This record gives sequence, structure tokens and C-alpha cells, in this order.
Amino acid sequence: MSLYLGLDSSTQSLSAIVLKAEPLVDAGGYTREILHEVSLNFDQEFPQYGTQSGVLANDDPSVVHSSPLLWVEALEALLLRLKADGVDLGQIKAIAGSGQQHGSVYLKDGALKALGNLNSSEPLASQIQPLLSRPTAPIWMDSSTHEECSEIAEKMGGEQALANLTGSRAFERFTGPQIRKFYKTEPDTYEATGRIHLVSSFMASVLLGGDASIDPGDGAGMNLMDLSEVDWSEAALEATAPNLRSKLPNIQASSTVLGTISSYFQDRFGFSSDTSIVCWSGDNPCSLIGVGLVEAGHIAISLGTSDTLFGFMPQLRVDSNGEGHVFGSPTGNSDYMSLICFLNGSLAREKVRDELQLDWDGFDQALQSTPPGNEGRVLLPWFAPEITPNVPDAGPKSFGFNDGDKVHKVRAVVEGQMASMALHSRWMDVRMEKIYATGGASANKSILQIMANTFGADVYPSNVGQSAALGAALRAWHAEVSSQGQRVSWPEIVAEITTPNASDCVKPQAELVPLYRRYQELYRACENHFLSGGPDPKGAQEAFLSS
Ligand code: ADP
Ligand code: XUL
Repeated sequence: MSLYLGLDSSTQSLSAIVLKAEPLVDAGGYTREILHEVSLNFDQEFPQYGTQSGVLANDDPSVVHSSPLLWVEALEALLLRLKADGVDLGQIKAIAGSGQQHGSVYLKDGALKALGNLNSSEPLASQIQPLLSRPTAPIWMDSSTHEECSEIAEKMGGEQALANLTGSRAFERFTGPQIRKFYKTEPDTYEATGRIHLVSSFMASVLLGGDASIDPGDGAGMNLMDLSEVDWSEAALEATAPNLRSKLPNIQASSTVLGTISSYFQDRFGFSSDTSIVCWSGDNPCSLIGVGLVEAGHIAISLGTSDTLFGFMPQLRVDSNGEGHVFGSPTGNSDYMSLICFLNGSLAREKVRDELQLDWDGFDQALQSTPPGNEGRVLLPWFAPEITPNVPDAGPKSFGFNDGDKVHKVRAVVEGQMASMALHSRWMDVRMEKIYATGGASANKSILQIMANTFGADVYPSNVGQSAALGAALRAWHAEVSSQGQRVSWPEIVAEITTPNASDCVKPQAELVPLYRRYQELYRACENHFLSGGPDPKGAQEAFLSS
């Protein structure tokens, strides 16, 4: 039996998908089947770390860290769960993974060697703890590096030059600015750090018992990688921190088989000694595969902790507005993906839900009981500092609300998020007739209806809840068969299993699409007013209501 394991170390949980994929001997082609899915929520399963929605408390709202030890403890618990659920881990041929992007893990000199010599009768976390030079990991929600972003951009000849080279202007959450802040504030600990890994390459290193490479999908989220060369940019490294090259792993293609699983995992969980460890990637690049976007065409929207909108990009083209990103696509070194990220995604929806003391059913009912377009009410959902557009100081802004308008807030948060996504993704210039929806909130049909109406597009919820984990499992399969000299095309790899059910399609309501187009203009007027001192949006509201 040929089994492949896809893991997803995300903001709030660690998930796994076990995929069975085998050649059809007579008919040609392959069978593929998901044998098992499991997810461990960090807050619920590991309360001893004190996380809330997967992150550690901090007095400064711009500083957001999590715990690498929590992630490895979750890895151990997840493998035990798979075993207890009857999955024969000895049959797993290859493991690949997906990590929340941009977050970084700091290891002492000698840590990589120690990872290869872990004692299999002891748990993982207590053995990894002494290897960390920095106890916590800054993650993608951190927005505390504004100064470092400016310094790096200036040294690189400006934001556009940096974007042309790395695919993005300097972003606060990107790993380069985070490393620079660490170097500036804790120079001695920076000096004592032998290796800096991304969440993805850290988790892969633990499984490998050695140094895992970074792939171009996740490497592009650092402001350090030359996107065309698919290698570290000397200029960007120098602009970031001294001796940085020596502290980073290599960049290798996403399909690289890095080696075999370490003896720790063989002895403790019964993996076979020839289980391959495949390069991990970021959660968004893995989701690209997991929703089947391996060729130019449609887009996907992930409604996870962050909301992201992304698509396969055949030719490199960066956003001249400085809001979007280009990352490597796991399909190959000269393939790309475009992406735009909104920090106020699920947690903003949860904030409104909790404020009104609702559950998701109640949230749904509030959406049903309020009119499309919300009679011109608008909420700019910046409950936390926002990435797109750049809003450094948290503070939601509302417009057109009367005292006592409570349930309208539910509609306003969703309509605002969708309007913002539509407005800020125009640079991608991709067809939007069909949207693949994924992430936790894609289970909510009422949210998907507003998405369909805003974009005027058919929305297909992914039929696998965990598209990042599925993408990782499919990458494991692709890498393993490729390493054995077989050529299986990406369309063949993602066929059937990523095809959404046509019966789940949420169609736009033709009569509401023009209303939502006008709502976007109202939203834009509010954004301009609150961010750039544009005119009072009253005029835009009157125009919206009278049309
Ligand atoms: P991540 O991968 O970033 O950790 P997920 O994709 O697992 O996140 O999504 C988790 C989020 O899904 C939760 O924070 C929750 O708000 C949201 N969610 C789950 N079910 C629903 C629902 N029925 N309606 C809206 N949102 C939901
Ligand atoms: C993407 C981003 C987030 C994280 C967490 O740029 O910051 O989507 O990958 O999911």
C-alpha cells in the first residue's frame, strides 16, 4: 500500500491527511483516496502553553509570537493519534508539510546535529527546548517591524526595487524584517543563533533529524530571496543582518526529497527507515495545490485565520501598488503564485460573533435577517492591525450605523471583508468567474453567498476541509514518484481529488451583483476617508442608497 502523509502546521492547529495513491495496473492512471484526516487545535489540546487562537499573550498588540515547542508537542501528539486511529505509519512512503508562512524559529549552533540524535524514549519538546536560541517564534500576525522595513527598503533602493527582486515590498510580518529586529534588539542572541528556520523548514528539520531546505513558495515570504534566481539575494541578506547567509538553510525546489525520516520517529512511531521527507512549503502554496490550481485560470480564497486570495501565475508580475505578493508555486521553480493577505479574517468574524454572544448558527441567522448591502452600513474590520490595506493601529471603523444596530454588524463584517478583497485584488488581473473557497469559514454557506455576489462568480467550496494538508500530501506523492524517475504531471496528481462537487457550487444572485459592485464603491469611499482623509462618505452612501 502506498500512503502519503500531508501535515499542516497552521496558526491555530496541526492537521494531517493520509492519502492513498496507487497506479491502476490495467486501466492506467492512478487511484487516490483520503484514508484519514485529523486536526489538533492548539488552544484546546495544549492549554499549558496559554495560547489564544494559537498565539501567546503580549502587552504590545503589534508583537505576536507563538511557541515552537507547542508545534513539536502537537506533532508528537498527532502521530500518536494517527497510530491510535489505526493508521499503519510503517506504510507511509513520504511526508511533506505546510507551515503558516513568514514565522521564524531560532536554533543554537549544534542544534541540527542534536536533532539527528534525539532519544526515542523521551518526548520531543523537552529535547528540542535546549536547542532553541530564542524561546518563542514571531509569526505572520506580528506587525512590530515598521522601522526595519523602512531600513531594508532604503538599503535596497526603495520598495519597488525590493518588490521587483523578491516579489513583495518590505512587509512587517516577513521574515527578513523580523530577523533584522531580532539582530538589533538582541545582538548577542542573534550572534549565538546558528540556524534560522521558517515554521515549514523547522518542522521538516525535526522529522529529518537534520537541516531541511526552504522551498521557493515559503522562501519568497522573507524579503530575502531573489525570485528569478530562486536563491538568496546577497544584497537583501546584507541589508537585513550581518552573517545572515551562514544562518540560513539552502533553498531547494519544493519537490526535493530531503532524505529519510530520523531514527527517533522510526523507533517511537514505527515509521519505516525509507520514509522520505519532502521539502515543506507555506500554507498558501500548499493550498494552491490542495484546491487544484496548478495551471493559470481561476482563483482561490482561503478563509482561515487570515483571509487570503491567490492564484497560479504563469509569468512573474509584481503589484505596483505594493499590497500583493508573488511567491514561488510548488509546481516548479519557474512557476509563481499571486497572493493578497488580510489579517482580519476569521478572528474578526469571531470578534463580532462573540460580541453579540452568537454561535455560528446565530451568525448565519443574522446574515439571513439583514438586507444585502446593509442599507449602506459599512464596517472597516480592522480589529487588529491590518496588512491589506496597511493599517498599523488597530481600530474598526463603522459608518452609517445607528444606536442599536446590532445584527447589522454581522452582515457588515462579512460584506466589508468581501468588498475589501475584491478591491485590493484587482492588480492580479485574473479571471474571477470561478472561485475555489477553502479554510475553516468556507463551511459557512451564507458567507460564501456574499462572496459569490461580491465577485459575481461561482464559488466552489473545497470538498476537503484541509486543503493545505491535502496539498502537502499530494506534494509528498508527486515528489516521491518523481524521485523514482516516474513522470506524473501536476494536472494528473490533482485530478479528481481536488475537483469540487458541482452540487456544492454557490452561484451569484444575478439581481444582487450590481448592488455589490456599488457597495464596493461605498466601501472604497469609506476606506479613503478613514485612511487618506478623503471626503466624508455620506455622498457615496446617498449615491448607493438612491441607485
Ligand atoms: P488556520 O488554518 O489559519 O489555523 P482554519 O482554516 O482552520 O485556520 O480556520 C479556522 C477558523 O475557521 C476559526 O477561527 C473559525 O473562526 C472559522 N470557522 C469555523 N467554522 C466556521 C463557520 N461555520 N462559520 C464561520 N467561520 C468558521
Ligand atoms: C500569507 C500570510 C498568512 C499565513 C498564515 O502571506 O501571512 O496567510 O500564511 O496562514
